[in-house]
Amino acid sequence: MDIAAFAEKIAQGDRRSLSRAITLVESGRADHRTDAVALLEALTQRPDRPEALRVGLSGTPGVGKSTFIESFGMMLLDKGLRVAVLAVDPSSVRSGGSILGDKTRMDRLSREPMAYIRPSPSQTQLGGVARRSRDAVALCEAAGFDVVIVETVGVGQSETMVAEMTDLFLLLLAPAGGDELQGVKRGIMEIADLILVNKADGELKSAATRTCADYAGALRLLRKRVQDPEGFPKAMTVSAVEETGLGTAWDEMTTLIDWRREAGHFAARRAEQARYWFREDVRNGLLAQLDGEAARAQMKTLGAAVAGGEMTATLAAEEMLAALRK
Ligand SMILES: Nc1nc2c(ncn2[C@@H]2O[C@H](COP(=O)(O)OP(=O)(O)O)[C@@H](O)[C@H]2O)c(=O)[nH]1
Ligand SMILES: [Mg+2]
Repeated sequence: MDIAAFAEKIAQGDRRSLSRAITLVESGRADHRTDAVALLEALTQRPDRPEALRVGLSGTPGVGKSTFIESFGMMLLDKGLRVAVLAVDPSSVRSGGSILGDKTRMDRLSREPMAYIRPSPSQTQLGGVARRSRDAVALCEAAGFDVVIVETVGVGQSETMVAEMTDLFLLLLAPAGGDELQGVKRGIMEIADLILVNKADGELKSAATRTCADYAGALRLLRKRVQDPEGFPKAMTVSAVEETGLGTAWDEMTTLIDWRREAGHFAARRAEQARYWFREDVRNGLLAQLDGEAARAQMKTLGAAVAGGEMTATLAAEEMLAALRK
């Protein structure tokens, strides 16, 4: 494969090349992996490498993520920005489903030449989905998209992983019926930069306003983070359907990011994230070695020897690790 030519086409924003590249980074095949690594390296070492704003978006099914991304994405296109949308979908781990499988398909956005939408890869492990999504984010950035949105549903570990690959994290919520907070986990509140209470329209408007006030209060109780200027993290109301509050949300996002850039937090965070994914890759690589045929057979043999009292667990582990190092 001519990696240099491939990288050049992606850098020129060629969409088919971008799609091929994402398929390549998603592949589990060793030869594909080698090409993917070389491609990512070629792209990130380019002197004219563009920088996107990477935005994470999380919310439970039904809060309006797809509707929001469509409206918000259209607004960004109106501002002359190019928008890419990726998904880290833990449900695809089990079902093989994807964001494009649900009922709101982002019809308008998917027809726009300046927008790019990519469903979640189906995978057996969330870790695998996440690391490939991180590569896909880098590819979209290299292809010149100004804003890369990474969508995830609010399940388990996926938010943390998305937060590790984005500059800004949005939490989308629906208006609460009663006066209780919607059982949003503290950990997720702590990584949110902006809480958007969606569906602030029609009959739901006053409930949305109340919910927003509740979350604003809850955010004030959290420990202050160094990467936040006065007033952040912030809660606000939006309506993805009526397309209200979206411009304000974008203004808040740019205010926050400009401040972080200025204060050095933007670059520092990306550096930390690079370190995080480096460690993850090493860890996952070692685990993958254990999954190899020879390693599995040896694990079985040594395991039997340990169980049969022929060998101590300590010695067996030493032998196993020595074999892996070879
Ligand atoms: N009233 C109202 N309904 C909305 C809004 N945004 C989304 N919805 C509705 O909520 C439902 C779920 O939306 P969807 O975007 O598919 O949510 P997702 O599962 O988070 O992607 C759909 O019926 C949408 O029409 C909004 O701003 N206002
Ligand atoms: Mg959806």
